[in-house]
Amino acid sequence: MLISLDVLEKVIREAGSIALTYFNDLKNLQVNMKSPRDFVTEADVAVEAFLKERLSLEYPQFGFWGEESGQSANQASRWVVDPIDGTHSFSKGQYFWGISVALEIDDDIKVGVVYAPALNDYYAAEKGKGACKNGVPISVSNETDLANAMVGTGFACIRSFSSENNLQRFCRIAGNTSGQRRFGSAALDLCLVADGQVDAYWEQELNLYDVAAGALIASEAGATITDFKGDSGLFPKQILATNGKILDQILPLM
Ligand code: 2AM
Ligand code: CA
Repeated sequence: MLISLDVLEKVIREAGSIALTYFNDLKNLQVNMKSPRDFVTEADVAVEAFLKERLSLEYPQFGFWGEESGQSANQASRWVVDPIDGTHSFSKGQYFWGISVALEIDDDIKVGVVYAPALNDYYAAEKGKGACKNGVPISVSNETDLANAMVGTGFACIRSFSSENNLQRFCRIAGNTSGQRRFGSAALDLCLVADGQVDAYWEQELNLYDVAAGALIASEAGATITDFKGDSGLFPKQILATNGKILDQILPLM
C-alpha cells in the first residue's frame, strides 16, 4: 500500500470545506484571468496551497504538480492535482465542480480521488482494486446501442481558441445518440462514466491534472480509455471514455 486512502479522503474533504467557504460567499469571490477565457479564483489558489502543504507533510516522498502552482520536487512520483475542476461553474454558483487528486508513479496513475463538495459525492479508485462512489462500488453502464446512449463532452478547446473545436464532432455524435450533456468538469465527467450515468464522454486539449484521477476511476469501474482512434492509454489531448460496449459504434464518428 503506497498511501492510506483514509488519510487521502480526510485531506480532500478538508480541501472541500475550504472550497465551500468561498462557494458560499461568491459575491466576494475574487476572479482573475490566467489568459483570455481561462479563469482562476482565489479559491483555486487556496485549495491548491492547502493540498500541496498537507500532502507534502503526509507524504514527503512524493512531488507535486498542481494546475495553479506548477511542478515541484520529485516528478517521477508525484501528486497530480486540479484544485477546482470546473472553475467557471464554481464562479457562477453551479454545483458541478470537483477537486481532483491523483498519485502518479513512473507515468502510471496508481490512485485517483475526485470530490464534488457541493454535491457531497466522493469518488475513489486504486489501480487494480475497483472504484467506489461514497464508499459503494460502482461500474459502467450496460448500454449496448449508441442510438440509445447518453453521451457527455466538453469544449475546453473553444476556450483555447483551437480551430479544431469539437463542434462538428459533437454534431455528428449528437445526431446518433439519445442524450447529450455538457457539465463543464472533465474530472467529474469521467466519474459519471464510471457510475454509469453517461455511457461515453470525450474531450480534447485537456491537461493531465484534469483527467488523471477521473480516468483511473472510470477504468477501474470498467470503462475503456482511449484516444479518438481507439488506441488504449491516457491522452489528455484526446480522451474518449466509454462503457466499452459502444466503443466500436462511437469510434467511426470521432
Ligand atoms: P478547469 O475548470 O480546471 O479550467 C471543461 O470543458 C473542462 O476543460 C474542465 O475540466 C476545465 O478545467 C477544462 N479547461 C477549461 N479551459 C481550459 C483550457 N484553456 N485548457 C485546458 N483545459 C481547460
Ligand atoms: Ca481543470
